[in-house]
Amino acid sequence: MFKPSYLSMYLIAGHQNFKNDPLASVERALAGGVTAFQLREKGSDAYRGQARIQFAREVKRICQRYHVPFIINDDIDLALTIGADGIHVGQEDMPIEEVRKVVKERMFIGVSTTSVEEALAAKAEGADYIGVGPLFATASKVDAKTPIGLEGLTTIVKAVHPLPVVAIGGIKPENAALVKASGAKGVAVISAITTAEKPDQIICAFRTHFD
Ligand code: TZP
Ligand code: MG
Repeated sequence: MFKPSYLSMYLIAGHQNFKNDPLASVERALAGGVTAFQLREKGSDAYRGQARIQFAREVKRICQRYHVPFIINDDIDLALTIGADGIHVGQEDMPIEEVRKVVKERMFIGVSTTSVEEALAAKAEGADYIGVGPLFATASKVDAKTPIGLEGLTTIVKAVHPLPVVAIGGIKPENAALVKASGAKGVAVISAITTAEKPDQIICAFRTHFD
């Protein structure tokens, strides 16, 4: 069900992250070579209720057309309602074992981690992959912790091996080679793609490092 290759070029966004029409932007990114999409509706202008369900359904449809896995951030009810491929939870969200009880084998589970301890715990509790970060400084997450840096990332990759790791936070094509050298399977990105004039070129540049 889960494949580590999904992590190569993992785009995370809510409708609020895009400058232009969100659905058209998601479609353009998927056509450009994104390998997984996570819907992360966050903040005061996040879609809620029926609007969120409707939007998620439309994004899922696009993902299906491009054979790209569709992952929901945090909202398990939404993930079940629309039949997402995966669910991604943070340290403050529902514990992994409880998530697994609810979703069983219908969905894969990703977990955000910032330390070796959190990463090993996520592995022991049955995460299919972990997100590790913030790697570098980021303006995209209001409550982001102190960046762990490349050394911190490399330590976690080794500690959880062979559990696949996707790095997150402040990642751009210019630093992707260093991320690759850490042993991470790929990059999870918000702003480098959602704010790009030419997202296709950015995605292509990432994909030269992670194929
Ligand atoms: N978790 C850790 S950093 C981050 C999240 C959701 C934000 C990443 O966004 P960007 O714009 O790619 O730095
Ligand atoms: Mg969360």
